[in-house]
Amino acid sequence: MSAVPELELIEGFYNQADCRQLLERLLDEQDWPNNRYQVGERWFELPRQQTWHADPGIRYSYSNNLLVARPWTPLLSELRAAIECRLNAKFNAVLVNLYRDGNDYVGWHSDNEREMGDEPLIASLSLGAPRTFAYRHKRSGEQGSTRLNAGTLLTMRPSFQHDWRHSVPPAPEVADPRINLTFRYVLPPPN
Ligand SMILES: O=C(O)CCC(=O)C(=O)O
Repeated sequence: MSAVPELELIEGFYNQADCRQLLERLLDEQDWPNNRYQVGERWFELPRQQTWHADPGIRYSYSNNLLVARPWTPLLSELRAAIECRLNAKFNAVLVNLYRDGNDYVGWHSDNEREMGDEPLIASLSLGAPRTFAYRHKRSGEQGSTRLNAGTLLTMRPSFQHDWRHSVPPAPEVADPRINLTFRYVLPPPN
C-alpha cells in the first residue's frame, strides 16, 4: 500500500534471511568506486557510493553525469530476472546505491532523463537499514513519505517521475548500511 497511486509497494519481496545474505554479498562483491567525481574543473563528493550496470551499448547520464557502465554480475542478473518476472516488465540497467550509514542520502530529484523515454518505469529494491523515501509534488507541493524496509520492492509508475520529486533524506540515527537497486529501462541510442 502507498499513499499515492503512482507508487506500488511490495513488502517482503525477499524475506529477512535472504535480505541479509543479499546485502552481505553485494557489500562484498560490488567493487565500490571512489565517490568523488569531477565536472569540468570542480570536484564533488557524492553523499553515497554507487555503481551502474547496463546491457552493452546503453548510455545514461544521471544528474548530467555520464555514468560508466559495468557489466551485469551474476547476482545482479539474478535479481533482475526475479523482478522482471514479478512485474512482467523488462529492465536493461540498474543503479546500485550504497548508503554507508544514515549520513548518506540522495537529494530531491526525479528520474526523468531523456534516455528513459516518456514512460519511465522504475523498480526499486531495498536491502539493509530501513530508510524514509520522501516525495513532493512538483506543482502542488503536496508531500508524503513511506518507509522502505529491507526486502521491499517499490515500483514507481511512469507518471511518478513526471509529477513528483523524491529523495532519501539523511537519518543520522541510522548506523547500518543500506543498499538500494533501481532497475530501469533505458532506450538504446539511435543508430
Ligand atoms: O534509495 C532509494 O530508495 C532511492 C534511490 C533513487 O532515488 C535513485 O536511484 O534515483
